[in-house]
Amino acid sequence: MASADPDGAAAATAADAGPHIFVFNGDADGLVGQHILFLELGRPVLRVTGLKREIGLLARLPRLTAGHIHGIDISLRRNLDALYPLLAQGNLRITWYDHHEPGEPPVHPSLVLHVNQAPETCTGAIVNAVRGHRHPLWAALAAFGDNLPATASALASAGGASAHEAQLLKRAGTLVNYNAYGEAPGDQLIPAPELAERMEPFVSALDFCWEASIFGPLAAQYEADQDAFQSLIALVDMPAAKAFVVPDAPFARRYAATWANERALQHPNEALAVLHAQADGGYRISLRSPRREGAVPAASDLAREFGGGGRKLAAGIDALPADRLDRFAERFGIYYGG
Ligand SMILES: [Mn+2]
Repeated sequence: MASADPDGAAAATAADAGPHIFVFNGDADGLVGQHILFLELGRPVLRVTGLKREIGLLARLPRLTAGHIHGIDISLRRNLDALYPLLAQGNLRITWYDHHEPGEPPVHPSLVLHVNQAPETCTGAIVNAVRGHRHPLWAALAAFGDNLPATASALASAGGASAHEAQLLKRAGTLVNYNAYGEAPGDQLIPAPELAERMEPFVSALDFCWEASIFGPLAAQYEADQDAFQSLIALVDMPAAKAFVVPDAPFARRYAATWANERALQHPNEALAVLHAQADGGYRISLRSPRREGAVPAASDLAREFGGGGRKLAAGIDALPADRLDRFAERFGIYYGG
């Protein structure tokens, strides 16, 4: 890709013709992926993005007469229905950069795929590689945000970052990723479209890390959310089984998933249930089995007892009625704590 041969360069220039449209996940990886493309290609005519959980973004595009759509850090499989009619239009080119499961995309002359599902890569690193490895520190920030510290550290070293600078990239990646969580747009401190625009002045990822108007408020909110979780009282508090109720509040919608991930890493021998209070008085529950060696009861089997489902190590119950809370707490304690 970084080849200096003149034919290759000419082909790359033709392939880079715009106008460009960026469709990307609103987390650190998606934001960085589109920012590297911004640095390489210039400002897009349109950006389509959202919260981390919003994946089906291609369907949100308005009718386009011409252009080059870049899909960034969103599963192609979840966007295939919207992809076919876009390709059928005949006047659009589509390039996809991602590390999620792509399904079975069509082979089409207007569709170029840069999809790599290797567990150690992320979209920021893929875009950086496609564009000739010119933005390793941005890719490092993305990889830290996607919780790939080994990949991120390697990219930071490749970009000449010191250990301290790598820590700055890690903090920025963590905070930008955290900013993408939530259920409602108002849960976010900086909506992704705004954050993408506020990244535009920064050629250097390290300069971006020092942007106090972004990272000051974001760090303050992150720490306040962490503190709120510290003060939760366990509904079930047994040595091998802990259950917590979290309120239907912005701090919980933003931070519950990150908190549960960190807690599971710190306490691998404990089962964890997080009960999200719902507006109707019921609960949405996420369940994790302990990660210890040997036979562990399947989270999916317990979830099924309450109308849910999932996998052996992680499962969920979408809607537990309020009057079954005591029954769930009792079963959860027996299932994992006994
Ligand atoms: Mn990603």
